[in-house]
Amino acid sequence: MERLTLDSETWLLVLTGAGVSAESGVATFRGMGGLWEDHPVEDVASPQGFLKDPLLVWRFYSERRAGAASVAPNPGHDALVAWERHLGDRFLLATQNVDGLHGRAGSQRVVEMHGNLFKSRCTSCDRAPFSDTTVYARGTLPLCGQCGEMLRPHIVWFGEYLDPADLERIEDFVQAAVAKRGKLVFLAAGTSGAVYPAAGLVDRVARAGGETWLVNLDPSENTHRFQHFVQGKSGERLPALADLR
Ligand code: BV8
Ligand code: ZN
Repeated sequence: MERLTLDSETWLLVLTGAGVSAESGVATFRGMGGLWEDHPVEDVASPQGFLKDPLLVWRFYSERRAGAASVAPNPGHDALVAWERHLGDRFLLATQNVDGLHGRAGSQRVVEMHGNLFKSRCTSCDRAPFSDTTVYARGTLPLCGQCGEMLRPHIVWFGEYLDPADLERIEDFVQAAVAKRGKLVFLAAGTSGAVYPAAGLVDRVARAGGETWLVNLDPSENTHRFQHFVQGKSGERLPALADLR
């Protein structure tokens, strides 16, 4: 298997998807066949879906909260922690995963592009998003303690905008690597490359002259956009891939 050298010149931007958490036993989106309890995920993970049936959406997220809380990080997560410790501020991890496993593994330089399962926010007042690990029982509609309106998961749903601050942090990293004449590398792991804007990061780095890697169980929708493709399980490939210098 080809090796990825991480040395004092390297600036590494990593993007992870559901395949990295799959190694911990968390179902991927494709694993759910895009369907959950015969509801297309896009319908359940959307503002329209929430307005139509908030109880169904809270059941979807409560079940995923319980699932994520019951699993542990895997060697793929651990490898990313080791790379961050080696590269310091020349490392940034952008994740599409909302299960919080990167944080539990010890990753610190993380951008949770699509939010976090263990945070909720009010649909109405200006209360800031807050930590919420409650697995709400079926039929429970959580209400805001401040204004009494419905709470919602602090998740970016399909059709919703990502936090501009998150996108800026990723863009600033790419620009810093170029400005400092570093060796910019982008590595995507466990993602089908179906969802934007995350799936567009490979093109952004390629335009900046960076090197692009994909570590994935099977060819993804945008495999052809990567210079290097390492096929296999992220929990096996990531720990063996990097040559730390
Ligand atoms: C946006 C939170 C601007 C939810 C998620 C029409 C109308 C509205 C929007 C759009 C539209 N057409 C296009 C769009 C844009 C849309 C989009 O890209 N849609 C896709 C479906 C075409 N994007 C958005 O809506 C984004 N916002 O664009 O705002 C806007 C606003 C209004 C109108 C237009 C534009 C918001 C996107 C964020 C959505 N929220 N998550 C939740 O998690 O509950 S996305 C959700 O799905 C996940 O977070 C994840 O990002 C994504 C699934 O992707 P993956 O992580 O890649 O997972 P997947 O299962 O697909 O693939 C797993 C891969 O791993 C596979 O390739 C498999 O081979 C591999 N694998 C499996 N096991 C392993 C493995 N690899 C290694 N090892 C293993 N063991
Ligand atoms: Zn409120």
